[in-house]
Amino acid sequence: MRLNVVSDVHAAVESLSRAAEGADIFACVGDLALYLDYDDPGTGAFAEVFGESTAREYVALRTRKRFDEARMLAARRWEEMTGGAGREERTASILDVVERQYRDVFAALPTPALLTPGNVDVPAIWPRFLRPGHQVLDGSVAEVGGVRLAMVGGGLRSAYRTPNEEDEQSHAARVAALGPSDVLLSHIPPAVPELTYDVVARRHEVGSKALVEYIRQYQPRFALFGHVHQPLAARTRIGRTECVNVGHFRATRRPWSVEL
Ligand SMILES: [Mn+2]
Repeated sequence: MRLNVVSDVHAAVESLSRAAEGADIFACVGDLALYLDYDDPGTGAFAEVFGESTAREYVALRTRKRFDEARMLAARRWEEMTGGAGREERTASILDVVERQYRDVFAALPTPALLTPGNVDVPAIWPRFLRPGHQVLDGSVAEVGGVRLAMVGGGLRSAYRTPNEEDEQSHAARVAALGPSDVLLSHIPPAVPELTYDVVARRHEVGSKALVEYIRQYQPRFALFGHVHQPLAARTRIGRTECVNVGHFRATRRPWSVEL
């Protein structure tokens, strides 16, 4: 059985329809939407709503971890742009762009596909865009051709306040409830320093201790994930389990592929 996996599509639809070529199983582990592009601040939902120059300032502040100032900048610009429209309208206009991104991404996603959301996704609106053969697994196990695939999506609470984050306790409960698998698929990596460190952003992203415990307990053949766009290490081992970052699809336009 050949498995192809992509992660961090971030609205890059080009090449996505070919990502399942040659595969018996195709999976996507999230971050389909593009909110902010740190490499190209003129693209993404934030830039479409606020304009490129505000997006550049916003990215610069967040890169320096000045989150409160970034938040105040966005609030002030929204006030200037709209003459006092509320926060709800601001969320709605960002969501309009995300919906447009989802229409294109889900149209390009191969079928059949196993999908789990990332931390920048809005899974509540996914059902409107799913096509026949798209199966969302977020805290459950599917068996395909005798291979058990456990999938758990989303991110953990962070200073970045991305839309799909949860606290460690509820995440750990969902991971503990999965049960054994041959392949563990998650958006975020297990909490191993060389897997969570981004060498370009020069910071640790949040990894999951619960995933480390799961891997130690069940020893699946593979633990596959994304989230960290430029990791210090793209793979490591925990016991018998090969842990692999499948890559930043928006940058590579290539799936990670393995024969099981
Ligand atoms: Mn991402």
